[in-house]
Amino acid sequence: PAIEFELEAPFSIDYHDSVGSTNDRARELANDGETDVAVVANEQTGGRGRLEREWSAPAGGVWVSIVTRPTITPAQAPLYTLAASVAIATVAREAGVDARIKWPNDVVVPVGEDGDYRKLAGILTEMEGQTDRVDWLVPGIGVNANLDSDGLPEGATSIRDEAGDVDRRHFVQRLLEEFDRYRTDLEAVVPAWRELALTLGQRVRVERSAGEVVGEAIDVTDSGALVIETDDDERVTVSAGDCEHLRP
Ligand code: BT5
Repeated sequence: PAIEFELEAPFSIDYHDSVGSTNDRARELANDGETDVAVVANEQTGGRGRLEREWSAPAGGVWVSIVTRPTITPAQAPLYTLAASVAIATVAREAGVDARIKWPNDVVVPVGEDGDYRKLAGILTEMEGQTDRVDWLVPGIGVNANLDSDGLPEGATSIRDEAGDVDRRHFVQRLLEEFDRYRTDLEAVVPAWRELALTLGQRVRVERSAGEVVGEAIDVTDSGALVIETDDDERVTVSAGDCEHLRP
């Protein structure tokens, strides 16, 4: 069924029953000069993850891509991904889910005590700009909402499985409100992120183009990069990459 919106948040809604990828639609709108539009779909037939991975997005999830034109430098862009992850985790927690954040772009539900987790949501942030300024930036948010995790990839969970179905219209409204709150107060992002992070204190392995780093995740920087203390007591800061929690 179509979702009807009566939004108070400062975004207009571009709703689709079915679309290839909300990020592709958002990129089109961004390239046409639009801003503050949230592209929302009931189903995506070609949902995308990072690095050309597929994102499973059947009808019943929350699939949202937000067109923004922030006055930031590209180096600050990871903060927007963190802001989106804080927004998702906050709203999932309101729905009764023990949502935590796994650096850099996942919202997960812990399983047991040793850093294991199931993935509830992911973020794909895309942008265009020059070295000193961002032209547009689109955080693409995928939350497994009213779905059975049985039908999703291995390791996934859903709001339905954790806490029961939600009103997706309300969920999206709250998501946009929280995202707006953090994007307009970027200094609040990292402190809120620290409170919700599952990754801090974990032994991690991060794969990045410059090679892998293994050690303890001890903090994030002001711009959202992960600080890792390696086994030879070196501090390495990684701004992007795939992060795996290792067993202690
Ligand atoms: C992500 O990539 O986690 C980013 C996902 C972003 C999806 C949103 S939906 C709205 C917007 N429009 C889009 O087209 N995309 C965005 P990554 O960290 O690369 O993780 C991808 C991996 O997660 C896949 O290789 C699968 O293993 C797994 N996966 C795929 N679909 C999943 C799902 N629904 N739930 C949990 N895990 C999933």
